[in-house]
Amino acid sequence: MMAQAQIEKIAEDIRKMRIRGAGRIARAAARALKIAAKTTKARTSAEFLKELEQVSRFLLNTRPTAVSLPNAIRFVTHKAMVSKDLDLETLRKMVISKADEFIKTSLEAVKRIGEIGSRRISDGDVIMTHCNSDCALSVIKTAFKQGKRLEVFVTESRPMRQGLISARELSRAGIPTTLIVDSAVRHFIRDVDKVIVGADSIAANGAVINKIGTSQLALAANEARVLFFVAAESYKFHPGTLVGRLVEIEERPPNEIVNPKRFPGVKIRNPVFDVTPPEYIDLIITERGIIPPSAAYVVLQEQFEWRPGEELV
Ligand code: RUB
Repeated sequence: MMAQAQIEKIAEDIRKMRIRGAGRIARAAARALKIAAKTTKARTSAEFLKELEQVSRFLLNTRPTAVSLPNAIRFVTHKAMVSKDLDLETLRKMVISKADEFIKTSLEAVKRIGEIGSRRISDGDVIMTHCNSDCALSVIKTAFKQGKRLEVFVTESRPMRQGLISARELSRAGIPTTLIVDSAVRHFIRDVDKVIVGADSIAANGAVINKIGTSQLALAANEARVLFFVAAESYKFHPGTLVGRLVEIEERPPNEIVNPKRFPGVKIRNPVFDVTPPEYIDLIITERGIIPPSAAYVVLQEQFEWRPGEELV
């Protein structure tokens, strides 16, 4: 396949959700930028940087909510973008090595989150998870491998039913798994010790944006005094929220829910993420350690070397 076609396929796979989940989306974007750098026909540094910018914009337009996507693009391209005076070959190599670094550290982060998070899981715990998050499953599977006896409830996660992927993966790992519909959450929450979910974005105030239904699950957990954990790599923290930007909630086509033609006159809405306020979150497990949601601001400040009043670059 031609390089351009490969990049377009990655973007299309993200848009159509054949590649999905915030971490996988980020690594796919890094892969696309690496292809662009490896196969560029640019003759000058300026041409190459312009091409990188175009590919970045193209990738950014696929899905709006997971900040791992712009954060990955920034990680891979930023150094080259601010080194305009270097020669083309150096810039190309820079982008390729940054893409490799992102993919490697991202996979390591998921593993590390599993190790760190597993310390908060006890023998005999009943856990509930929503949607399909590699980070959340990494915590559960690592704890199980350590010999802890666990049981997991998995929500179906309508409309795209990513819960089925989680249920299969957990069951294949040998963990007793129960699949339930989303509306059965409150019915079963009293049997649960801990909820673990992933994140698409984490705001400066510690609010977590994740698959639609997460906030309802958090509400039920809060009412039943069940612990609510979020597992997320540090590139899921959203820099824009430092300066008051809101995280865009993606709305997808109604036909993911039902065939609209069969419901003439009925408006069908399909927001696919929601916001869980920090008050409902007990802790966030990152690859750098466990933090309370109130520390999200500090993580962001460190990560983006930002001081109040400054513009974000
Ligand atoms: C997936 C989703 C996941 C997060 C975290 O939504 O909400 O919980 O992306 O996943 P979608 P991970 O299926 O719409 O992409 O921990 O794997 O990054």
